Amino acid sequence: MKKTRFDFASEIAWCPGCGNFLLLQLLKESLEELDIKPTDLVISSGIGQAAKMPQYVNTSFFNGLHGRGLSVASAIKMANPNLLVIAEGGDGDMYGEGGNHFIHNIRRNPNVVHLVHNNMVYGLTQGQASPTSPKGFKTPIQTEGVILEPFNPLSVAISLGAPFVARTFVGNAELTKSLIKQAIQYNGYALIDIFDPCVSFNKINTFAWYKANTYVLDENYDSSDKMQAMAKAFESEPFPLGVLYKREDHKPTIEEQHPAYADDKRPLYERTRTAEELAHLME
Ligand SMILES: Cc1ncc(C[n+]2csc(CCOP(=O)(O)OP(=O)(O)O)c2C)c(N)n1
Ligand code: SF4
Ligand SMILES: [Mg+2]
Repeated sequence: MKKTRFDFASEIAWCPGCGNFLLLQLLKESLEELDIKPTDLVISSGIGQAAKMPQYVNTSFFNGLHGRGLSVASAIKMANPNLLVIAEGGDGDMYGEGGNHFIHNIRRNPNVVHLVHNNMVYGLTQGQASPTSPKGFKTPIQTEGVILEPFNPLSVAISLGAPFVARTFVGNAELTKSLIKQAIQYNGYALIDIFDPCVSFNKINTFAWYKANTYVLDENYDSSDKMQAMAKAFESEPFPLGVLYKREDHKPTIEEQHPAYADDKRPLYERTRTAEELAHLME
């Protein structure tokens, strides 16, 4: 395994064989290869197996309430636009408990990277259905099988104006690293939905299943064509992998447009407030 500056010696509370191990390593290698300094990065997450990941990276992190990782990431980016900010977590965390935050942060378009480990299950709480579980998926709660159609994060993100929308499978290391690096270098909100098997509580969507039910978009695919991207987002079994949509012109980010930065480019955290100003604010 390649050594990186992001390695952090700690006991990892994941099951042997969990896809999260691969993603952790691929994220650290991507950061290393882009020569990012651990002090220039913050990772923000919520609750879940996936959301534990920042604890295993040698950098700053915020591990907050369920589903709020993306909102916290937006706030961090607002306070210090010089940082690289990554929001990460699971399908339940980001699309279920965090569904409202997912919608409205996409509308804000913060320049953050959003990594969602999509194992189509609630792993941490031992196998209940998540918003992305397939119809018919049987669990200890959904004993007769899930009756709803799965949530489609890619079509939702594209329709809300997300400028960079991609999907990968952790079993494809080269593609996953390439997409993480592209998302980091993109100036605007960048979503990567990552197929990342839970080996303990999802015996249907396994490594072999994802391999058999995905394909990589070919090099002639035009990722700037929004309607084509929307059609790709609706494809399933096989699911397309790669950058489905990338806006080529620059969509202004919230931190670029916010009045707080109109006349003063200093990061918010550097600005001091007098006791009088704070008292006025409290009133
Ligand atoms: C508001 C709230 N609802 C529910 C829970 C219980 N809970 C903790 S983790 C989790 C599921 C996490 O699933 P996912 O985000 O897919 O992560 P995974 O463990 O699969 O990586 C749930 C339902 C909670 N802690 N707080
Ligand atoms: S329960 Fe599933 S998601 Fe959680 S660590 Fe184990 S394999 Fe990974
Ligand atoms: Mg999950």
